[in-house]
Amino acid sequence: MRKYKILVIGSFSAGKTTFVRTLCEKYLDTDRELKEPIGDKTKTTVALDFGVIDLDHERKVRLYGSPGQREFFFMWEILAKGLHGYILLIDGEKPEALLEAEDIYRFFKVMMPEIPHVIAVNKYKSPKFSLDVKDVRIALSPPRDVPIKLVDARDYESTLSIVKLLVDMIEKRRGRVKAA
Ligand SMILES: Nc1nc2c(ncn2[C@@H]2O[C@H](COP(=O)(O)OP(=O)(O)OP(=O)(O)O)[C@@H](O)[C@H]2O)c(=O)[nH]1
Ligand SMILES: [Mg+2]
Repeated sequence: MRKYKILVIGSFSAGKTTFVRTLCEKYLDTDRELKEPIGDKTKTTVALDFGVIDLDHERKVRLYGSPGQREFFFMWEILAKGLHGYILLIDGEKPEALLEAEDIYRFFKVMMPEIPHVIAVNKYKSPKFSLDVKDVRIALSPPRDVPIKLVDARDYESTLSIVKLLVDMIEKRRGRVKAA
């Protein structure tokens, strides 16, 4: 059995908890009431999200979600222990959140420069969706082999395709490292 630890990171309200919930039948969340609700968002993650995905008979993913509020960013280093890959989730409804995403991405690129990752622009089916993938590539300037995909965190197939893409990247990287 091959087991992979994957972390979903991203700015406040990007959809990280939704992403983990959509994929994992059983999940743990640590969402607590916000002091002030923001629109229809009443809760925020204060520590982590967690669930397990059985990709097939040979592969399991331990999927974690990070908190999105600055006061809980100390959790990143704890969650990053033993990580095989991460998904940077971008809030496609809020182009201004891209700045926050840049900060988060910079931190992970410095902490784990070699680790496979995928950038996923969320909420693309929302009428408020207003981010261009090209603009995301310009703003974040990831290495050329890092995919930037659209995702709907509420949709099982959509989220699964992102996780599978990342697992393929992790396995390819492992193959290359073994062969070298
Ligand atoms: N339209 C649309 N809304 C989404 C999608 N994913 C999440 N949302 C909504 O976005 C809001 C935030 O979702 P969460 O999953 O709590 O976001 P989060 O990144 O875990 O938030 P924090 O933990 O507070 O940083 C909720 O109101 C979700 O219903 C999506 O794919 N499409
Ligand atoms: Mg959350």
